[in-house]
Amino acid sequence: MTVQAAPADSDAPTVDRSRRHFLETAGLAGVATVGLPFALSACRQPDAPDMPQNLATAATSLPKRHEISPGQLDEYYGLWSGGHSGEVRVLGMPSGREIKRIPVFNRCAMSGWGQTNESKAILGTRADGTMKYTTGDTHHVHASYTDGTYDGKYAWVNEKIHGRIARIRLDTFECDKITEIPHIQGFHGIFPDKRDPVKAEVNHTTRVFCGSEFAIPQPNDGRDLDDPTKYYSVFSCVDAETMEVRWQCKVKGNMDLVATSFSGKLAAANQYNVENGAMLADMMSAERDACVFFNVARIEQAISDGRFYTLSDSKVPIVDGTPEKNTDPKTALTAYVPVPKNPHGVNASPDGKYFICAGKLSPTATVIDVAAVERWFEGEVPEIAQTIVAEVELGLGPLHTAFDGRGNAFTTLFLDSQIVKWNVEKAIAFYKGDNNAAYVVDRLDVMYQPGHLNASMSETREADGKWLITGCKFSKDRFLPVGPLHPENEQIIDISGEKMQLIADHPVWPEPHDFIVMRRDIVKPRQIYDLAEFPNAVKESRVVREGRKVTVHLISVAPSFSLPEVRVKKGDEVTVILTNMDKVEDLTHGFALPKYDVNFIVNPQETKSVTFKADKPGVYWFYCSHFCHALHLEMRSRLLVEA
Ligand code: CUK
Ligand code: CUA
Ligand code: CA
Repeated sequence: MTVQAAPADSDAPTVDRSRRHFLETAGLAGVATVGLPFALSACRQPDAPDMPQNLATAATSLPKRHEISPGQLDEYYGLWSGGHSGEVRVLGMPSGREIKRIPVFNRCAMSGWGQTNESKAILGTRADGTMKYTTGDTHHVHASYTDGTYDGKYAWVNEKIHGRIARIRLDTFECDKITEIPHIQGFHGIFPDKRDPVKAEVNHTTRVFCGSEFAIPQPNDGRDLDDPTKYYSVFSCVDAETMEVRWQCKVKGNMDLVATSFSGKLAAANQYNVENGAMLADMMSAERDACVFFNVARIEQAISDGRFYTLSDSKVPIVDGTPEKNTDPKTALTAYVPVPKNPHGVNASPDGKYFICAGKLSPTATVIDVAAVERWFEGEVPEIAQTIVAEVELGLGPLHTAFDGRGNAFTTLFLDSQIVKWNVEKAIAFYKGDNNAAYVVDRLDVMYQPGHLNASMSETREADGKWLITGCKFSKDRFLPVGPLHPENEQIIDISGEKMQLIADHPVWPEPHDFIVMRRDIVKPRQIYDLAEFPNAVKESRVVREGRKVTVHLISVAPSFSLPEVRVKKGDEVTVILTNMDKVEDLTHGFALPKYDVNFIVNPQETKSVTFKADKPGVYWFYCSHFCHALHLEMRSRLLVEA
């Protein structure tokens, strides 16, 4: 299959053809170990001649529509992953104002996440009560669906380092469950299903699919260390409600990003390492990698028929989805669509018709017809490669694609530091041979080296084509310098017209990879917690001793704690359970205990607890650390530890 060149587009900035094609040259193998890391890094400064065009636009005719006046609310919620900060953030869009940080895989000094007993139970602890992991790397946030659009119930986020998936309740914007997935490493892409593939009446999310990026020995217990040909990766299905792993599917090669079809029948992951290489050069040796499709109903049928295996002490059923075992389309569990060289990103178009894989090392995007893949599984399409309906050139380093709901796709070009807007149907026509189909609609320089991008409601049937956000990996000169570590630069782009218009820059703390932008009417957040949801809620304040264990049942009502003093003995194990009985919106209290390293907050009608050893005799004032009242400073009591 040949790659077709971009049609001439008089409005688009001129393109340096020789530079644009450098990755296609036969020299690629030669630069694999030396040249490519430099070529793929951000060493290239933005081309000076390209810049003034956009900067001039920015300086002279900036629309101000994104600015939200005091007292006004944003139109959209943005859910941002926090990368190696381990958290998730909530931004208002289009203002870009950060409203909340949701601690997930990190320890939060303000809220007590990772210190309270309740959060530790979600995070997982070792036998000594300490957190099992204290690091996390979140990449992808996606939300639950009903009828092909967001229903405002849950969001999920993956954690790459240790292979965990977390769920966030969108009524409280708090993490309520974390699952560690067995047999995986470098857990990267996730995507919820959009309806059930079997039961037609179930039109909401019931599964979350998880790709894993690094192949490992199975089981990873010290065997096969030096034989990477025996390493492999598994694709996982997690139950959206119980958060248990339902099943896994062994694949050839690795997985990167994940997408799901609107029919509910298919999930897919792009693969950059079908070679199963353990070294960089090996991972780039094949001309084509793949996008692997999973036939969800067939996999679940195979499991109910008992055609699965298990590994180690895990009970999760695993099916074999390798190509050798899936040669007959009519029984195949998987289909491997060949996609050029180390693709990154797979995105489902909001009309439900296409999956688009960005080429990364190939300057192309590959458009796969989803219905054709479903027909391949019925034996009606002879060759899986025939499901590709376009493979068109976009620019250097294509990574991720978003949509405006009007037939246009927007793809980030990491190396070109650009976003390219292109028309999908025209790209298909061009690929079929219509040389007049000018599929590139517009190009916009961004600052600099964009990774993910997403548009308002882009991942749903209700993609509205208003705002596009791009996460630039490098900010360089865009903000006041603050030493060697730079923030990243998130740019807000107006996509309501034919031309993209850069609206605003926002510095962000490293490193959001991905984000979604959801209409605000979809989310129905609560203002206070429900006391009944906390089995340990304190009804009556008291101190209970059982041997060396002391439980302090404490209530906070502004501006005081219910006990003026608490007396314990040196060596006691003390558990403080604190319920905030205030019912007033926004009335949060804190509990800070000097020298014992305790700090957490309780929101209205919420209960939390912390356990520590009273190993230091003396007087310790525990105080409210969250400004709550005119007498906030007076809101303090004594912990008296007897020698
Ligand atoms: S990955 Cu970071 S830019 Cu983890 Cu979604 Cu593509
Ligand atoms: Cu309670 Cu400050
Ligand atoms: Ca490869």
